[in-house]
Amino acid sequence: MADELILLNIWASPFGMRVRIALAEKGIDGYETREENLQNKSPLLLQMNPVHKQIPVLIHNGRPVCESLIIVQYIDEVWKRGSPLLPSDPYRRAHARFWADYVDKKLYSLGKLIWLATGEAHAAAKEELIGCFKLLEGELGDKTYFGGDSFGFVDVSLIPFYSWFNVFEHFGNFSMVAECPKLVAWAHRCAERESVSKCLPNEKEFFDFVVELRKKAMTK
Ligand code: GS8
Repeated sequence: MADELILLNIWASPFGMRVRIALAEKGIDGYETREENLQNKSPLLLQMNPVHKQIPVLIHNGRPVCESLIIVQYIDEVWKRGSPLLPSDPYRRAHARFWADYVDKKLYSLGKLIWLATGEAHAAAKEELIGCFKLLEGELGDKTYFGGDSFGFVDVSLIPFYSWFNVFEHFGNFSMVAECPKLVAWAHRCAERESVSKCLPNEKEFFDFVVELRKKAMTK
């Protein structure tokens, strides 16, 4: 029996993008994406992710897997085609998980402050965010991808935030390429992969979407 795969998602979510990129890396494209309305969550989302009630959720043959980094690891373990996203060596695997977790703990929450906060909170978030990018750039070093020569787990975790680079630049008033040229070059390299380019949203559409979100948040 063919696998039945349903992805509960919203198009602009960096977390959902991770899942879509991982599926694309494995050559899986015959899955159904259901676009959620987070203001009015579907009964299926509430049933499949009763704990967090968040997207993305990958439903594989009726069984849900939640949390984007866990979903990416699940995909890597279930579909053994293409090159693995996680290294086989336990130490290198732990190292990759550490950096993916770092991305998870920092970028979304700090990034949100760049386009939402004002005054001191904004200035502090900007400084910390640039520091995070510089740290990530240091970890990348001169490697092609975070894990070395092949695109892997840390790349999948971080590359969806490429869509946010011009949002950060605009609302943070700084230049990513001036601050982190190697990280920007890495992002361009990743974006040349079909798995990534087909999953990242249109730059302008995404920017306009964030501007709208900001307007709504500011008038609440
Ligand atoms: C985060 C998912 C998330 O924030 C993951 O999958 O990695 N740690 C999780 N999802 C958001 C949409 S993306 O901004 C979400 O579903 N929000 C709705 C809510 O929290 O009610």
